[in-house]
Amino acid sequence: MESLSEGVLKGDIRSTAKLMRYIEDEDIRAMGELKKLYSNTGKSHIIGVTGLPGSGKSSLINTLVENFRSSGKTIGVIAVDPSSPFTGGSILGDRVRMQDHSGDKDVFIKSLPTKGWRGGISKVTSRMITVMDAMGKDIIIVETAGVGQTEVEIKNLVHTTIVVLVGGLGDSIQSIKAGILEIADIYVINKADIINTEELESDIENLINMTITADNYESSWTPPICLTESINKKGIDNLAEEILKHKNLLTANGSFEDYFKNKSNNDLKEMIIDYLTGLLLKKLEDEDLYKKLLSDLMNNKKDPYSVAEEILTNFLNYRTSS
Ligand SMILES: Nc1nc2c(ncn2[C@@H]2O[C@H](COP(=O)(O)OP(=O)(O)OP(=O)(O)O)[C@@H](O)[C@H]2O)c(=O)[nH]1
Ligand SMILES: [Mg+2]
Repeated sequence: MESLSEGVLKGDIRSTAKLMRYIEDEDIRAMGELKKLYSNTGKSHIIGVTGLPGSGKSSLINTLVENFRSSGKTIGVIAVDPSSPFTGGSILGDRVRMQDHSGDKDVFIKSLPTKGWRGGISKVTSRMITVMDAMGKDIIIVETAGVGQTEVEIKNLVHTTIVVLVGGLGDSIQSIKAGILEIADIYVINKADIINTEELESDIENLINMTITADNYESSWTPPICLTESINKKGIDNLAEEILKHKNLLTANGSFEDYFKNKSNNDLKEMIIDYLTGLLLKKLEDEDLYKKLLSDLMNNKKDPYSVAEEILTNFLNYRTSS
C-alpha cells in the first residue's frame, strides 16, 4: 500500500489531509512521514500575511491566489484562525472567503485553530509548511491575526512578511504597540476604497525612514507600501510584483536558502526540547525531594514559585556535582 508521504509527493489531497490531521493530533505516525518528506523540501516561497483582525487578510489572500494562479503557480494556504467569536474569525469564515479556489486542485487550503496546541502553534505551522513544500507548492501563504505572540513568531516562519493595515481610527499607533510594524517586508493598506489612506501612509513612511537611518540598518530592501482594495481586486498586481521582487532579492543574497537552514535548525531544537521537557519532568517527579516539596505545596506550606526554584536549584546542583 502507498504510504502517506508517497501520496503527498504525488500531490494526493487525501493523503495530505490525513498527514495534516496526524500533525494536528501530535500523532506519532506523522514523524515517520515527515522524515521521508524532508529531502523534498526547500523550494517553496513562504509568505506570511499578518495584521489586525478584520483588516482583510483572507480576502487579500483570496485575490492574491487568483493572481498567482494566472501565472501558473501552485499554492498552499495555512490560515491560523483566532477562533474567537469577538474577532469574527472562524474556520468556516476563511473557507467561505477563500472559496473561489475550492475546486482548484493546485490550491490547498488548511485552517488551523490558534488555541489548544501543546507545543505551540509555530511547531504545527512549520510542519504543515514542510508538507506543502514537499507537495511541490510554488508558494505557501500563512495567515495569522496580529494578536498576541503570533505576529512576532511569523517572521521566523516565512521568507516574506506582509503586514495588512487599514487607515483611520489611529490604527497605526495601535499596530506599533502590538509590534507588527517592525516585522514588515511589505506594507499593505487595504480597504482603500472606503477609508482614507493618506495619514497612515505618511505614518508608515516616517517609520520606514527612521528605520533606514538607524545605525543597525544593513538591508538593501526598503519595505514598499501597497494600497489595495482586496474585494475589488485592485492593487493586487502591484503587490504580487513587490512579493516577487522581495523573493528575487532573497534569492540573490542567499537569504532564501538560509531560511530553510534556519527552519531545519528550529525544527530540530523544537523536537529535542519537546522530548527533553517531558523526559526531565518525569525524572524530576520520581525524585524524593520533588515528592516532598510537592506535598508541602499541596498542604499550602509553600508556594509554587519557591518550590520550582528549590527543585531547579537542587536538580542543577545534583547535575553539576555528579
Ligand atoms: N470595503 C472593503 N471591504 C473589505 C476589503 N477587504 C476585505 N473587506 C471586508 O472586511 C471584512 C473582513 O475581511 P477578512 O478578509 O475576513 O479579514 P481578515 O483580516 O482575514 O479577518 P480575520 O481573519 O478575522 O482576522 C469582510 O467583510 C470583507 O469583505 C476591501 O478592500 N474593501
Ligand atoms: Mg482571515
